[in-house]
Amino acid sequence: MKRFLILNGPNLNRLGKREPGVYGADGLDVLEAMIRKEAATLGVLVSFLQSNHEGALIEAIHAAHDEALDGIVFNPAAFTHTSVALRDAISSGTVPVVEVHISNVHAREEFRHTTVTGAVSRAVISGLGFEGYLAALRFLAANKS
Ligand code: CA2
Repeated sequence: MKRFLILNGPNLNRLGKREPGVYGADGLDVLEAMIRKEAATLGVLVSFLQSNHEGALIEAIHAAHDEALDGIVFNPAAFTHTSVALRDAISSGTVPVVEVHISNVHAREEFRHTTVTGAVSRAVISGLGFEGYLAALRFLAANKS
């Protein structure tokens, strides 16, 4: 069975508590339940990690590479726009990463228009809300390479 890591970065544990106009009214628990349901439909295994710490995210990506997972669905949150270390972690192995943003980062402040991590990801999805995670999982689950 194919195995995927669903990785969420800083402050995404606050989903549903503030800024519903940008990120929706539902929390991370609702997002994870939606992904579990999609994974069951696809017949794949998913594991979840949310961390507010860059190093924990880096180590999770290393572990995914070492365990030869079939893909990572990754919302690096604010680290998207700054983190060369996360970019290097993605590049340090062969597991494909699809970067997901709940909001359309290109329709927001200029500093969100750059994604440091997106350039080394297989694809970037931005602005589909929680549906972006499901689209990323479907894409990775169908991936032949
Ligand atoms: O749109 C996305 O998914 C983002 O990755 C979310 C990040 C933001 O820094 C990126 O530019 C775009 C922010 C995640 C923090 O989420 C919050 C949730 C509730 C209240 C405040 C922030």
